[in-house]
Amino acid sequence: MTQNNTLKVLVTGAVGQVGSELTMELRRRYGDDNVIAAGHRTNPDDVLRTSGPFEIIDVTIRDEIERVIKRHKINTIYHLAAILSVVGEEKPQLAWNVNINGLHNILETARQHDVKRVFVPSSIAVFGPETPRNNAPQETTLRPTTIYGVTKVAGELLGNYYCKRFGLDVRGLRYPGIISSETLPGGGTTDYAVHIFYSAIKDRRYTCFVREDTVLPMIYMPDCIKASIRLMEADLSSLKHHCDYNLAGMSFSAKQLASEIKKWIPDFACNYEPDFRQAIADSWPKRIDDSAARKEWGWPPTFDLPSMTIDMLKRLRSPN
Ligand code: AKB
Repeated sequence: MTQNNTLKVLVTGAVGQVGSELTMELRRRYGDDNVIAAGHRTNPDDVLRTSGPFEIIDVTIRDEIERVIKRHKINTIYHLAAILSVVGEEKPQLAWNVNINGLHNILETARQHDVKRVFVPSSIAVFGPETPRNNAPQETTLRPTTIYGVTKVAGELLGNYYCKRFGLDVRGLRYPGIISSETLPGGGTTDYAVHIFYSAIKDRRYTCFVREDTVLPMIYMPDCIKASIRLMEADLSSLKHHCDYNLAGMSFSAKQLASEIKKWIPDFACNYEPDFRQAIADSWPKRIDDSAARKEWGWPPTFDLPSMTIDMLKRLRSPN
């Protein structure tokens, strides 16, 4: 499908950390009326509601998805609604229901209503302790130890199955931890890399829930949005993978992040009190190899740790 003004895009999870910013960028690109933001019953967002169409969808209820797809003649879906790693460990049944049954509802409804292309983010949570921790390869052992990771591996396989079996063009990236300034993340292990900025500005101190030497792959939101849209706009013939592209932005330890912030807020102090989330972080790789993404659809990140830190502090200090 060519990406032109006939696109009718549905974004599920539109009020979440990625959805809130991705929806606005998609509206800028394809027109406000062509991008339908959908959120769960809670957390309606005024800008999302006033800048274009907004629908309430619980992705675990197939009829609600079908109603919106038919009503707006949707041909492209960004399916972002998901439960992340920490909430997943607290509520494993909910994680399974939203991440697996919700995804299956999206794919099945898309197939039945002739939707052309579906984006489904995966995550570095697909990896587990048996994956090489430095430069986790594109093709490697996937034995996650969290329910979130289990649902993400199954989601990649389900998406690939729908591509092969039904010809539905499903695409996805393994998101690293995402750092952003507009909407707070909800319930992930990598959330400390966002919270630290808010606390540094407000309180000049932060208690981090992972050890200072914890290194994880991260990406800044503008790069995350660029990657998601670039993959969705890539020519299908150039893609050798579908739902499981490794995606890297930068990797740093919690201490390196705190030191970078301290360059701009000299009296900032960070201490470390690791809790149960440390075990989740320790099961994920420190760095990932995203050469397939670079080769097949031209992925280069723009931001590194210093440039991301400067931009985050600027945006949080003077929000629009
Ligand atoms: C989480 O920490 O659960 C997410 C992720 C890495 O997918 N940010």
